[in-house]
Amino acid sequence: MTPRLPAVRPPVFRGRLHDARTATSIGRWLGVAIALCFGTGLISHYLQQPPGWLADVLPSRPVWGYRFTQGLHVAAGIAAVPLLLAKLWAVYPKLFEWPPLRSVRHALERLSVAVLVAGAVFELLTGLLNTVQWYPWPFSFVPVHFAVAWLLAGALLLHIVVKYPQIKGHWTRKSPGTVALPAVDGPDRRSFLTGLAAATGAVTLTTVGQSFTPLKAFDVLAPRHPDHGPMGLPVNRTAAAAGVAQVDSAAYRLMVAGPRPYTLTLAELAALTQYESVLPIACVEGWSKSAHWTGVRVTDLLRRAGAPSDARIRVVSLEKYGSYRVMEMGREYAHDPLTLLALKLNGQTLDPDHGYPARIIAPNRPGVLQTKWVTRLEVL
Ligand SMILES: Nc1nc2c(c(=O)[nH]1)N[C@H]1C(S)=C(S)[C@@H](COP(=O)(O)O)O[C@H]1N2
Ligand SMILES: [Mo]
Repeated sequence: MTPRLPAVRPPVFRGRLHDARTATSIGRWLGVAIALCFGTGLISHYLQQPPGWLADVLPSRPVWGYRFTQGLHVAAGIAAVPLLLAKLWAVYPKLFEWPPLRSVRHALERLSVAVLVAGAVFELLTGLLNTVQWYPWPFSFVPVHFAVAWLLAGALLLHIVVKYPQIKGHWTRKSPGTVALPAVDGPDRRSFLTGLAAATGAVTLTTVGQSFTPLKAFDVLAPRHPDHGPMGLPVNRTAAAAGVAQVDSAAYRLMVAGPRPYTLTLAELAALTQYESVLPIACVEGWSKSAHWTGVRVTDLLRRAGAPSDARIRVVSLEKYGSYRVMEMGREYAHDPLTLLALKLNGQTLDPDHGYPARIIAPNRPGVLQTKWVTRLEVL
């Protein structure tokens, strides 16, 4: 006679840390963080790769616009990491729900949650690794991070709609469905949520200084510190990496192609009227730093080439390869009086790593478009 085996039963979780109220409390903060990431991510995407109709109307003000939105993007993404971990921990017992599929509706709901979880983990992981410039995957980061963001946004929206009754019921402490629950809302949930808030605050405080420089003293966990780098400014791609470390300043020429094309030597460029702009470099990877830039107004260079006042331009670097070798600039940027072909940074000749002999600096622009080692401007 075969011995009777104990029935295999899925684990049952009844703790209040795994209930819908905890899930809702964490979910609303996680939802806010993801919404911020999505909105600021769209801004970043369209500033970097504007469709033709948008390129000329993108505003060059406020000057700190991209610094703010991209700082927020990375800060919200980092804050979302502990929130997502806590949320997954709160709801993971649902993975062992029994029976696993009750109906078509239930199957679809679980499928949407699978997409939601996969999308959220993917976005936070790839975003985080991008901030340390580590790309341990075979695809290119930008298009995939962008595409999955839409998937995540859709799955999140669906999730909110499907869970609306529970969310509504647990939204506030005093919502009608929960009046009888004060005992359930005991200290362990409160300590868990307090601990989570502290963890989220801690990772934010120790990283946000990479872009929000008043807090730079606390920037101990971010991959970049705004003060670390040549001339006190970080560098993503060095002159050596770009193959332009040995620019021969005597042989250097700036070519401006337009209705009346011309060429300038470095001395001629330096002899033109120089202006100063105080503008930040705001890298898409989350660090940013403001500096004093001195150089020639791009709009002056364009006017001299006979360009119309609404011309857009292409900027070409001495760099031979690399995705940021060629950059296009819409009308608002090209003719903004603050947009410079800069020769100096904080009063000193540019370091090779910062784009010697000349680089673009423009207001409200992603760092990737602040082209270094510029040799050619083309009126389009
Ligand atoms: N030609 C060229 N310009 C470039 C890059 C590049 O790789 N090649 N990197 C860009 C990026 S990603 C940033 S954030 C800024 C950084 O400028 P910095 O190195 O002077 O701080 O330069 C931009 N200009
Ligand atoms: Mo960057």
